[in-house]
Amino acid sequence: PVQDSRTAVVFDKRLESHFSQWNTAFTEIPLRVAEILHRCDQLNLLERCQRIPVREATVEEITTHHTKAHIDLLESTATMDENELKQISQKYDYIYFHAKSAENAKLSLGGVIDLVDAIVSDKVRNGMAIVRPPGHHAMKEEYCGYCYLGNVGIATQLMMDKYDLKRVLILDWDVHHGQGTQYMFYDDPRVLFVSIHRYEHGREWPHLREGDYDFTGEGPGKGFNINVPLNEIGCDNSDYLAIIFNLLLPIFYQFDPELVLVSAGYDCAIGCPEGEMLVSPACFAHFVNLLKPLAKGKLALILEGGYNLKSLAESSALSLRALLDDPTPLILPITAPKHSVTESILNCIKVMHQHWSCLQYQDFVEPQKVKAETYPYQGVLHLPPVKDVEFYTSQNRPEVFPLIQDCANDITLQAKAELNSLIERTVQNTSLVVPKDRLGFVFENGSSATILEHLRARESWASYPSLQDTTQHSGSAADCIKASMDSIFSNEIQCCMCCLQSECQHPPLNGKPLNGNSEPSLVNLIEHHAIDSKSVNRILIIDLCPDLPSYQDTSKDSSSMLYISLRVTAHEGEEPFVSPHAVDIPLSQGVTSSADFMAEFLQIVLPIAYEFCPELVIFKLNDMRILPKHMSKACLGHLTQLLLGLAGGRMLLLTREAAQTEQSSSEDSTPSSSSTNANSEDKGEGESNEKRAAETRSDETEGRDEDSLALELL
Ligand code: Q9C
Ligand code: ZN
Repeated sequence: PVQDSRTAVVFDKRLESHFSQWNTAFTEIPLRVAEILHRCDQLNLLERCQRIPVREATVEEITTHHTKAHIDLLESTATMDENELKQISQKYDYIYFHAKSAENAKLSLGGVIDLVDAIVSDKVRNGMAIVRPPGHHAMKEEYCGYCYLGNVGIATQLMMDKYDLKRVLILDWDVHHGQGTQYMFYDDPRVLFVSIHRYEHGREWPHLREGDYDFTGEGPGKGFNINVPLNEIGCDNSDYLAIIFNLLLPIFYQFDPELVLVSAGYDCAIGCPEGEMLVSPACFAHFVNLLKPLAKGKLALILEGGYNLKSLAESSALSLRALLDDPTPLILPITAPKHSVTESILNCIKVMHQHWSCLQYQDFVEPQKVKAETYPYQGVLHLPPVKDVEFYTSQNRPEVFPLIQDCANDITLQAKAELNSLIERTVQNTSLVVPKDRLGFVFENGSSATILEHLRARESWASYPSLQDTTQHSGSAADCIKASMDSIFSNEIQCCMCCLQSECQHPPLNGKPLNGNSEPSLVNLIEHHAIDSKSVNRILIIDLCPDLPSYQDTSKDSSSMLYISLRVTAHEGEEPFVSPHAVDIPLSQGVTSSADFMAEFLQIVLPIAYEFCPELVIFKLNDMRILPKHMSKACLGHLTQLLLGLAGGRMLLLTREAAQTEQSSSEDSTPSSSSTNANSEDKGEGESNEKRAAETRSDETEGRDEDSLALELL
């Protein structure tokens, strides 16, 4: 077992004792956590985690949310006979009492509190509480929906009290509205509470008017309560990711939490009869991956619902695996979300845009005004939906690199009777290949390697044992790129940083030589070395470039390459160029902060990338000196993190060793998050400041410690 793992888990045999003795419709059963643990164990995940013991929560802790009467009544059930238990259960909505209920509820809460405390106090980086009973329906003085004590809410309150936290994000992806948590922080601007839930215009349990999108918080908490109602069943990966990309992530980045707690119910996962949704197990790993860059990695997943044992266990295990930084399994290309989901997103933007400037780029009253047609990949620019939802079947599904084939989307074409075999397939396909090493380094022509020096100086260096004796390839830029691709596609390494000296600059794909006349261009290299000779189907190139790249479609089959240029110094009034295999995003005009930049990235680049579904991402950073003053380097670390969710984490990072200036840190987004914690010692105040600055649209980024920022997320 790993001694000092940075990922913690909480579980306990004692949490498998309470159950419903008379009503088998109450599916919150001990087997739930047992199956999760079994699956995590099969995948050898538990031994890679640090285990935090479970203890009973104290009365003082519980009374931060509940009344004394609430505790007393709960405790009195421990000595009741079956008849009394039955009677008292009937007074509540979807609640059963068992002699062990009180104990289980207190243990569950105690475990959650200690996990979150360990994360906030930096004893571990992140973690998962595999506990029951759940908590998000529990109210001040009312048990509800299998919940007795408000685990996540109470942990949040305690951490704010103890550590003076100012911004906590609670994302409740359990398929039911987390009304208990919502009530607790409804007027508190320190807690951004977000619930995505099956709503069906109030027809779904718990049938509360306050689960709708227009319940946005009150008093100082206005704008800090976000409900995303799902008004249809059958919402899938594309629907959830559309919500996350277009609405939630921009707000999360602007909010800039110090701690992220997830009410992680897996009843929105495929096969759960409570949710009747279609989120695939692998998609939860993506959710986790998208949240990891926030709050310097301080992220806790706390189990709530989830009642299909198979998909519950798989989804939880893949979530834990994402916390452990294993490569994120591929999911099928996303499509446009359902109309009703688009509607919910737009409604949320309508009520939220006055509170969150990151949403002010968007139209919401007259969706047809939105300028989606500028971009070739329109299917995922959801405002409004520009094409009908398409589902992939085993017949028309695009080939994916054989890391994992996720098949949740198929379900929409299948009869319910086939659900189980589909879940079975999804689970079997999760046998993800994990490359030997996470990160490799390649330098052009024995370059001075100041980047390596820089990295060695960091505390996080110790967490890359394999790097410490990395052979530094030398040779031309082309040799370096080839060597990188070879190691990635042979699964020796997951990602590679390629430090070039030469002008690996724009125009990158114009067929011109990389470096001198004898060298092939980047596009030719990719074409010959990956697409032709390794049968790679789709490569995404993201180019952070200064000027309009003179992109020419030299590739024979360029549908296997998608080129996205983020032009950070575009000139006033410059139009994007349009090409079928390129997306050009001129950034200058409206972009005045990292948060602005992130919003564009989240709402345009990520959806397109997830629709393209690459097998390799090439992130071309060019020369960091071109970065506008307002854009922090930590922001680049975030981009890298987010892009790592694609292509099973296969990334080739092309940087250029800075020539003479102080800003030598072009390596800032070294693609590993295995030590996100390392930044806690950094004085990198910029990461958090940049979003606060964004709120006031202030430019001041003076006095930032560029170097510490640069590596903040490593
Ligand atoms: N579909 C949790 O998931 N059942 N509680 C409603 C109508 C509600 C769910 C039945 C069950 C409570 C934590
Ligand atoms: Zn639920």
